[in-house]
Amino acid sequence: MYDVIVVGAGISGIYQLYRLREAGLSVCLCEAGSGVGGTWYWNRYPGARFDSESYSYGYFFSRELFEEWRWSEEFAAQPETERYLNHVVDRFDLRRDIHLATRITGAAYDEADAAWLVTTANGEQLRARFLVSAVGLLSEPYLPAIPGLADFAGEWHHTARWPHEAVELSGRRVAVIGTGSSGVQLIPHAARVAAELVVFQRTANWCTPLNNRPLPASRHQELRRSFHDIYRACHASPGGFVHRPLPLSALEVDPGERLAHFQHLYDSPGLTMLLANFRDITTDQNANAAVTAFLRGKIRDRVTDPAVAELLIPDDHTFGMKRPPLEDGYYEVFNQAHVTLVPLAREPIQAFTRHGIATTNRTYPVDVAVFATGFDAVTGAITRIDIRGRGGARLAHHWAAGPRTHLGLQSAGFPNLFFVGGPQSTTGNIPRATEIQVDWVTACLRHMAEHGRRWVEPTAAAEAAWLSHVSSTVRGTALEHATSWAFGSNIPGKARAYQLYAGGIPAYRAHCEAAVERGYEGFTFG
Ligand code: N01
Repeated sequence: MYDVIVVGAGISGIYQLYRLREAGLSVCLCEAGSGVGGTWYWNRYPGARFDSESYSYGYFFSRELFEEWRWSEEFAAQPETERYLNHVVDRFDLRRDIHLATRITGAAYDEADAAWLVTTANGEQLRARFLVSAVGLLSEPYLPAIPGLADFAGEWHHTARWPHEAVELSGRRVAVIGTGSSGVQLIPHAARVAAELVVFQRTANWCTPLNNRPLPASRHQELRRSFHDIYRACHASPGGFVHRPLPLSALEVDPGERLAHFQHLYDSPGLTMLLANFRDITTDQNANAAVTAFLRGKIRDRVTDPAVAELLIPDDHTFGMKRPPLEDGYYEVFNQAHVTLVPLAREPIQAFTRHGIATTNRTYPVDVAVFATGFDAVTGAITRIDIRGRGGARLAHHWAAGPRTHLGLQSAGFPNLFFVGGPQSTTGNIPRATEIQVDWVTACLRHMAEHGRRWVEPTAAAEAAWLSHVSSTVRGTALEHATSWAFGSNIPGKARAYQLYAGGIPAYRAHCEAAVERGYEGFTFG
């Protein structure tokens, strides 16, 4: 029997293994993929890259690691990030505890033994005192049920299951369904090589420029010196990023100054338009209208055909209601003669035909179809595992109306099961949020060992209070009425509930620390 089984060798699971190993526990990390990296293993589509500064997303548990790894760009592409995670696994000798190609399909809590019996897709059974889910927030791909796909003679791929072998897009007729962050990254790459590109857009997004740039040696030296400052800045900012909002309201400066700041952000790297803007752009309607109008103007400036520009302007949400995709030449794609934008609101897809995609208007011939249709986010990858807690209760059932946890760390009735990067806890720069959880879980296990405890779970009352708090963090913000994966609203039939935590990283960390200081308030031990 292991002390701990960790599920998922993405950025959070790898760190969890590192910390548990350091605590002297026996750990088995099971990973469904044939390599480590999680998000950065699966999402290999052309154009996949970080949209937060790589150096602020990587690990901070080792200054040596931070100093020796040199990112080639501010926002590294997928292959470099995958190399980084493999480097970490080898540098800290973690690979010997990682079982690749080992998908967990079931986990049942054995009350008599206070242990988890875990089943893999290969038919193995593993036992551990504790089970830590680090399966990722955006890891269960969503494939819409479009009739005829099974008979489609062309090739098709989901961005999050992109093959390791090169997919030939050059000189072919390519269709992309979906214009979220993944689609917006892929589309300029596809446009560069495809003979024809058809983009099927259901909802337009407010995309802002990534403004990526190489990271020269001088900048690397500067980053090395700033190790503590970067870490502190991330942990003090609500989203875990290096950017911070201005202390000013957008409405207390004159219009010229306001526009100049918007333009400055438009020319700056990363998520600055959202995160380094005036403090009230997502909380005050007029401030929000100002930034939204600025971005509307940018789309009109960049897209030559006014009718196409109007299609690319969101009409169902304002800036900040959803995480904005970051782009590199996205809008200019639609100025090219071989690219067609199909607005699904006017022209819905009916079916795949043998050689194309039929909408209500016409059939588009297609050689390669790409689904950039997102994920059954946050809970999807967890509830697909048949997890049974006390009395055989199913976790999927417990979460049927939306996730229920205390601090996003545990659910009542599921002792010794922890979530890192699970529901109701994570926000913004994911590794900065999940390292709080990894450290919390590790400390909790040490505490239990020191006090001879065998199991821990939250009380139902604590779980209800956390649900109420999580809901209150979105109330009154631009997020509240969004239709997005953060609410599960992209998945037909999924209950609408806020799946993340909008209170910000400093507040989240304070809640986790306060629970410990008050003797693990809200948790019961046995
Ligand atoms: O997924 P999405 P994503 N017919 O759900 C459309 C992170 N990320 O993979 O908006 C037609 O955002 C759907 O339309 P609609 C980031 O946090 C990060 O792009 O639902 N279209 C939408 O356009 C991001 O938020 C990075 O109306 C359908 C698209 O598919 C999150 O992952 C890179 C459809 C899905 O967009 C998810 O991004 C990439 C249907 N039946 C992603 N169903 C980086 O950091 C769905 N769509 C680099």
